[in-house]
Amino acid sequence: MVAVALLASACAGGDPDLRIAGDVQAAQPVSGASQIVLAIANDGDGDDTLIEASTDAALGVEMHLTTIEDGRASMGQLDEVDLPAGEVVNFRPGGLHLMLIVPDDTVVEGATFDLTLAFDRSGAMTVPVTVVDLLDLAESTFDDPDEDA
Ligand SMILES: [Cu+2]
Repeated sequence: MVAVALLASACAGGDPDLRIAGDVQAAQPVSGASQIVLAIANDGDGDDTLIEASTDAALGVEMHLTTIEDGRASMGQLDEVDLPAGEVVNFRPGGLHLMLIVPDDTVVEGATFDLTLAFDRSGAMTVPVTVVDLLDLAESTFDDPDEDA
């Protein structure tokens, strides 16, 4: 069985099977931006790629990666994010994250809005995002998204 599993992961020629693992949350906006916490699991045996995120509730949604260089954190924008077969990709503050650019006035604590994710192979998926206090968001980043799955 181990050999079969290794073979399957080495040759990701099958189909992706994407699933949103756990809650999708956005922090209450600060200075015209807000981070979204999200985990995407690929339960299939083929790779996929997140190519775009969008919402009506903001000017745009960008895919960012925070890196530390010379002790300073900076954010770089990504064109796409790989979602390898059999893996869970976490979008979290401090690393890979989704950022709402200029959220509108509907993005307030307790509200929900729709986020549409477009994938190279799996098409588009729309998920509800709950807006929470930044501190609650920080707490949830320590949860294992697979815990309740
Ligand atoms: Cu960012």
